Amino acid sequence: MYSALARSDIADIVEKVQAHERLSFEDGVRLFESNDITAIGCAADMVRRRLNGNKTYYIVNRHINHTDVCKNRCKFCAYSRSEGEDGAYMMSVAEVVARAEELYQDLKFTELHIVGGLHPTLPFEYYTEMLSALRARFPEVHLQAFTAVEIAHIAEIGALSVEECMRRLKEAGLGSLPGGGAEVFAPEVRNRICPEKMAGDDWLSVMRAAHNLGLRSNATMLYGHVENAEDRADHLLRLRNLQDETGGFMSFIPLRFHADNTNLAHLARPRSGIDDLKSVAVSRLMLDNFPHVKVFWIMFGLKLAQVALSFGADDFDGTVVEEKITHRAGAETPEGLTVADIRRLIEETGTAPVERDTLYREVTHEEQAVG
Ligand code: V47
Ligand code: SF4
Repeated sequence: MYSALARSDIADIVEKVQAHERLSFEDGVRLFESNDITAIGCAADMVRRRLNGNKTYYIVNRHINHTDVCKNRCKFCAYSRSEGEDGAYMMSVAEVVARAEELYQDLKFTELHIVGGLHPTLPFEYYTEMLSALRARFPEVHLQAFTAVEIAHIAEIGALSVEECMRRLKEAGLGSLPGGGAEVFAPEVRNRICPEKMAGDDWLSVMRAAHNLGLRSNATMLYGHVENAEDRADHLLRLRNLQDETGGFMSFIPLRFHADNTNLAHLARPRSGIDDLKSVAVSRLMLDNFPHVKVFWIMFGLKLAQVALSFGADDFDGTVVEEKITHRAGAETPEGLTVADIRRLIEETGTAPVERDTLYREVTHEEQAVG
């Protein structure tokens, strides 16, 4: 071990990582509380390289947010609106297909990522028709749609169990679930930041049911508001436990809270990029059974996202194209990136860009036949 590592307050934890030992809740808390970002990053990079070598994955995708109307109105959310409020919108199925169509000639995305608010009156058929219409128009494109929170809402609207709801959505074309809506599972935190949202245990139950139906998913943690180190470690451990049970999670994405225009803006405190790097690195260390940790560059900013690739992240997410959730909360990043930009940003870090599809299969582009 480097002598600097040997002197670190987390030297014993780094030794456990080197020995491939599983970290405990207490280890997680100590990592989040430690200021030795170099040692934490070094250990996380070791795990990243063990699992994914020098590869950094990216995906050619397009986000679509079909409606911002939401009955939950979480306090950290600047995106949602109530029905009839200024800025509230709802896209018809035809509009969703047209939005996807806009760019397809120029950007042959392999994934559509669709999330929205919990619209109180849209019928169940809206969701199945949206998926069927997209699948008919883009048969090659993977539809990653609806967070666990939306799934529970859609099931309620359709008076169905979450299992039956997901079975029907899958039949209509649903390919996998994004990781949103997890926030922080601890009930005291949830009560303060999103009192109307489903409980953490219910989020986990929807994911368990999805995995049992053969639907893979991602998982997230929204950090940087009222949560403490214990809440973060608890969140990661609950995810790790479910992953031990189902193996259905593909990637974990730490989401940095953006406070502008939210009801938690008064909590915004100047925070260094170190907390962001720590969230990536500690996730990589605690979630030893998650194949990938993704840095969502939209929320990190491009330069810090590059650094995160040396702190445990192995996935740079994608082209995205259009992003409203974080931009309404003050994100200063672009809404989308070109493939050339993403490849360049990854290459600048000394890692190798690898295009993947949603399920992390490497995408190869056949050369055009000449003559
Ligand atoms: O569930 C809402 C978060 C999520 C804010 O699965 C906010 O690959 C920061 O889950 N500041 C939706 N975050 C986005 C999401 C996601 C994004 C990228 C990739 C994947 C994936 C999933 O955004 C919400 C919530 O946790 N969010 N408001 C805010 N003010
Ligand atoms: Fe609605 Fe999701 Fe925003 Fe919460 S985070 S208010 S559930 S759109």
